[in-house]
Amino acid sequence: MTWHILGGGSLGCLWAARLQLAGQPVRLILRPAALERFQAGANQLLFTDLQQQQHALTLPAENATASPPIQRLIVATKAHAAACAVADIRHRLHPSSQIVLLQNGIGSQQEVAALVPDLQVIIASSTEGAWLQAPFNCVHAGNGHTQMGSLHSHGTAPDWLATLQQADIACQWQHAILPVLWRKLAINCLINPLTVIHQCRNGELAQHAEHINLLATELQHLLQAVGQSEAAQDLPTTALQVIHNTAANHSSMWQDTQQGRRTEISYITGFALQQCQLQGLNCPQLTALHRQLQQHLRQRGLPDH
Ligand code: NAD
Ligand code: KPL
Repeated sequence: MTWHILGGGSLGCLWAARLQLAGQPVRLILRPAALERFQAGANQLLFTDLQQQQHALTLPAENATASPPIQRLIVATKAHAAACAVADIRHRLHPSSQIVLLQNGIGSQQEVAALVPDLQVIIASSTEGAWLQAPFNCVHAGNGHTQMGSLHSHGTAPDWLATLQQADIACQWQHAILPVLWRKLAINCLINPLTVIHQCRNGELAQHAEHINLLATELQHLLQAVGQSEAAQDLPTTALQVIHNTAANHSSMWQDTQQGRRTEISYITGFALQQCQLQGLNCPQLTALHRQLQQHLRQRGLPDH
């Protein structure tokens, strides 16, 4: 069964390379300009694995308008592009198609699920790290794992999960994926905007522990209000632990701003604030953080949403 991977950025290339190396049939679905570029390079994907071994792979690719039906679709776009990308490919999906969403933050998953209410939508939350040193030249930079689950609690693990595990793709089925998403959202709210505002690596945020504690308190109230008390536990300590463990890294939001790309702000602090409003929670720290981040983005000529 072919894996169709929508989006040839860092994570799309990482998944494509590992699946192909494991002997799985893979096809990339690219935007017209990206497809042209990929084809001009003889459909070659360069991949550097965690052991620094380089692989030159050749993969078939197409754009969304091709006609063959899709059984398994991995959506590897940014959060703000996911719903549009799935809408563009909707005509190739059928009732037994499965969609795996790799987006960070919360909100894009619900947008996609609303577009395809009749299909199985699997949500993934990944701590892996990958980046592109050039287009279609992907480096697997950080070992991590991917937790997957269905938005609806009745979802069951797909039979291909074992195939991924055999292919050394560390992944695990979670009967309740929402707590995983909420916990990661809270950590991303505490780290990503501050790395942009202070223009620093994750590790330097240790100097801002007091601010992080204030923000974490508001986020804990939010998590409790939305029924995610477990995700609220030890949040400040965990955030500082992540800051310590990823001290040398630049957050994904920092990288986006440096490269002049739209950030996922609406699906991180934007989503958290929207939920605070829905719950009637007063969250001055989060509001100020979000506004400061928006201002920073506008100053750089980037979208503030
Ligand atoms: P990226 O910007 O490198 O790649 C996204 C790709 O999707 C781009 O190449 C873009 O052109 C393409 N795209 C957008 N709309 C498209 C469409 N309609 N059709 C075809 N292609 C389309 O982003 P990324 O780093 O790969 O991240 C993808 C998601 O995974 C994000 O939500 C990110 O937060 C999350 N994530 C990334 C990492 C990582 O290490 N890169 C780790 C964990 C989670
Ligand atoms: O997930 C991350 C991100 O950068 O988006 C953290 C955990 C902050 C690591 O950099």
